[in-house]
Amino acid sequence: MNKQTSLNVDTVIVGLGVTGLSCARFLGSRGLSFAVTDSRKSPPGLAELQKQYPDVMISTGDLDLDLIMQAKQCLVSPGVSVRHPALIRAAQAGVEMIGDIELFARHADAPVVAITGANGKSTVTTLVYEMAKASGLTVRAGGNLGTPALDLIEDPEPDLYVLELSSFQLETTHSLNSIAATVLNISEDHMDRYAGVAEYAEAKERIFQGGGEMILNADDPMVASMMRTDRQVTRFTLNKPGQNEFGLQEINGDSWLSFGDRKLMSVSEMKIQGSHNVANALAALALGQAAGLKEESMLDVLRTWSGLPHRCQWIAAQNGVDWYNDSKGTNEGATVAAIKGFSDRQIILIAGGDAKGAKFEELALVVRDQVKLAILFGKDAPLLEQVLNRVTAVKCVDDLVQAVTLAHQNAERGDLVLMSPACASLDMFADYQQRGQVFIDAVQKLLDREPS
Ligand code: UMA
Ligand code: ADP
Repeated sequence: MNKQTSLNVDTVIVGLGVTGLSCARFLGSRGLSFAVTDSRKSPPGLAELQKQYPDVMISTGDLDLDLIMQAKQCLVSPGVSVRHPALIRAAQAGVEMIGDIELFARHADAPVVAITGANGKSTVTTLVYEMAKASGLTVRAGGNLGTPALDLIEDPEPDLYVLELSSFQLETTHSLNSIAATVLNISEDHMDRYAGVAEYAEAKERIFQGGGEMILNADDPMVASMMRTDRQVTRFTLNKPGQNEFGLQEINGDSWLSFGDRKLMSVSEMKIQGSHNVANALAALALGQAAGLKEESMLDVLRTWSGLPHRCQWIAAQNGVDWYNDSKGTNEGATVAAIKGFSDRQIILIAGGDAKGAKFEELALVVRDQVKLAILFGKDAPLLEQVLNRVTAVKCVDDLVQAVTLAHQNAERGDLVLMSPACASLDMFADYQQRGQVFIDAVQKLLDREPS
C-alpha cells in the first residue's frame, strides 16, 4: 500500500483505471492539483501515473476517506459506486461527486450525440461515428466504448462527438446537453449494483438531461415511457412506423428501413445481420438525422459496415457447422438477441462467467426453442445450469477451451456453435476481448487439425 494522507488538493480522483488516468491527464495538463485513491492495492494505472506525475499523492488498498474529505470535488470512476460508504460520508460533508463525463460536459464545446442502453451501445455509437465521417464531418467517438471521453478533448475540437455512456457514468453526470440522445433498450444488467431494473433504467434516463432531441425505442415499454412532451422526440420501431418515426415496411415480402411512409433501403442490403441490428440501424439513422447528417451517406454506411469484432462475429465454417464469437454478449438480453438472430438454426450455446446477479428466466425461453445443447463454464455455470437444464441438454466444463472441444464433438452438419456468454468475463479473463480471442484461437486450432 502506498498511503500518505495530508495534502490540500481541490480534486481527488477515485479509481485508477482507464478513466482515472484520463482524469489525471486532463487535470495535470491544465496545471490543476489532484490526488488519487483506489480501493485496489495495485490499480492498473499506478505505474503510468507515477511515471507521469511522480509528485502526486496516491493512496491505494482502500478508498481514503481522510484524503477525500480534504477535497472540494471527487472525480469518481464508473467502477466505483457513489453509494460506497466513504463517498456517501464525503458527499454528506459537502464534497461534490462527479464523474469524467460531467467534466467532459463542462469543457467540451462541440455538439455531442449520446448513446446508452442495455445492449447495442457500441454498435450504434460506431455506426453514428461512421455516418458522421461519411457525411464529411470531423468526429471523435469514445466513452464506455473504450477511449475515455476526456481524452477526446483536444484543440481544435471536432465538428461532433459521439459518446457511448454507461449507467455508471450517467449516475455522476449532471450537465450533459447533447443535441441528440438515446436509450436503445432496457433489460436486466448490473443487478449486483442496482436494487432492480427500475433503478438501472433511472440511471440510463439521465442521458436525456439538457434540451436536445430524444430518440426512443417505441418497442420497449420502459424506454417509450421516458417520452417528455416538452421535447423534440423521434421514435424507432421494428413495426410499421408512424409519421416522423423510423421503422420497417413490408413490401412484396421484402422488409424496408423507412421514415414514415418513405422507403429508405431494403434490410437485405444491410451488411450487419439480425433483427437487433436492424433496430440498431434505425436508432443510428434517427440520431444521425437529429445531428444533421446526410441521409445517403448514412445509408451507404449501412450497406458497407460489417460490424465490430466479438459481436455475433462469424469465425469459421467446417463440415457444415458455423462458429460464431459473441463474447460481447455480457448480459442476458444480449444473448437472447444473438440467439433470436439465428432463428432458422439449431444452436450449440457456449455460455457462462460472472452473472452479475441475473436470473436467466428470459434466456431459458429462447434456449428451449433454439438451443440443442448448452455448454457452461465459469463462476456462475452452476446458476445457469439450474435454469437451463429444465429446457435443454446441459454440460458443464472447466474452461472455454474444453467448451470448444465439447461443442466440436457434439456439432452435426447444419448446426451453429455460438459463444455468447450472457455473463461478464472478469472471473476468468482480462476482458471480453481476451475471452473472444481465446475462443477464436481454440476454434481455429481445432479446425486446423480436422479435414474439412
Ligand atoms: N475498482 C475497484 N476499486 C476502485 C476502482 C475500481 O475495485 O477504487 C474496480 C471496479 O469495480 C471495476 C474495475 O475496477 O471492476 C474497473 O473500474 P474502473 O472504474 O477503474 O474502470 P475503467 O478502467 O476506468 O474503465 C471504465 C469502464 N469500466 C467500467 O465501468 C467498469 C469501461 O467500460 C470504459 O471503457 C472506460 O471506463 C472508459 O470510459 C467497460 C465496461 O465493462 C468496457 N463497462 C460496463 C459495461 O459496458 O457493461 C459498464
Ligand atoms: P453494448 O455496447 O451495449 O454492450 P454492443 O453493440 O457491443 O452493445 O453489442 C453487444 C451484444 O449485444 C451483441 O453481440 C449482441 O449479442 C447484443 N445486441 C446488440 N444490439 C442489440 C440490441 N439492439 N438489442 C439487444 N441485443 C443487442
